[in-house]
Amino acid sequence: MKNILETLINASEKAACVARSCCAGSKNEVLLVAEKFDGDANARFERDFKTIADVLAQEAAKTEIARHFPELADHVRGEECSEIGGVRIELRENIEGTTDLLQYLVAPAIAKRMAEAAHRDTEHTFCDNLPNIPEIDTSDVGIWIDPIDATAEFIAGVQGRADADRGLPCVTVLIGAYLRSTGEPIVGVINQPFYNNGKGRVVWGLNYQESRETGGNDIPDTNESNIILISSAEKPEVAEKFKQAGWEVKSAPGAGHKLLKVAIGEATAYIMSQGTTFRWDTCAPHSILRAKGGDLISFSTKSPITYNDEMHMEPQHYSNKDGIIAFTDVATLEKIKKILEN
Ligand code: 2IP
Ligand code: CA
Ligand code: CA
Repeated sequence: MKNILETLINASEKAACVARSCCAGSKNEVLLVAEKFDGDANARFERDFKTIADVLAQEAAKTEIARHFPELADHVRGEECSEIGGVRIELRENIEGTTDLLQYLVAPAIAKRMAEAAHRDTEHTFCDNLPNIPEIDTSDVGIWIDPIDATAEFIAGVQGRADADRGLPCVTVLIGAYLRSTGEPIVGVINQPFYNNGKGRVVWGLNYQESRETGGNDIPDTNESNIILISSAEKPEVAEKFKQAGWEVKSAPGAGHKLLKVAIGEATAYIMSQGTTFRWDTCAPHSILRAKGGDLISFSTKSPITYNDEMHMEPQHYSNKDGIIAFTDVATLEKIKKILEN
């Protein structure tokens, strides 16, 4: 039987396959895009969108998790609801069934391509040489999924109108497990589907009881100091404090993309002073940061973010409302605190 780490890696790769399937056809094909309104929309954007790929990718990941751990089926939560364009998306028994369903929304050729991706066998992708991990009591586990992070960059990339540093490589799939009893993140996978021209890569972390481990493929050996990542929506005064302290301030799209860079040492930390990230953005990276000796804490209160929120209809309820600070070592946090005090 697969362990939870392997299952989450496979689930992330299912979502990654769905994301990549949108790029296979001609640029003129229509990527079904629906606008999110009111409670569903992220206040960070003037207009917020989701695509059929977001919804199908989440369903494919969920189905994979429930296949190996049926007891988790009711404890997997994601950013998206399963409805788009008046159709409830699910993975049917086989490619033909899923193609039939998707055809209500998109042309037959696209429906088939997306269904094939959602059903693709990912058993062996990124799963060679994984370590044995301790047995995890799944009766206490919950999961958060962001099937496609940086949807705006995804849409621009698929439609061929993204700048070189803003398009598809900013897209990540984020799947994190936490303990329902404490809200603590325990296993996380960041999948970057379009890394290296679509070859893709994953980074994972385990933070369970005494075990702390990280791994992945194509991870550079870097450990940058004094580089802080921020959103383009960050308040200028926050960036200014870091500049004054001699740090390099870089803006990059995608919460998952920024967290990935911190996790692999391409940046020292990521800070967001406002509530524009959500539990599904941070749960997966959080385990990786913890496994490295760091953490992901609230910008305002400095207490660690937890993930065992009560169920709620309003997605806003799941926002990291007081902002976040993400880092891989305690010394960095101390430096950041001093800078912010000024
Ligand atoms: C978004 C996405 C945005 C990010 C925002 C997230 O998630 O990661 O890029 O803003 O905080 O909620 P920014 O790029 O300014 O950091 P999604 O694309 O899943 O809605
Ligand atoms: Ca997101
Ligand atoms: Ca998303």
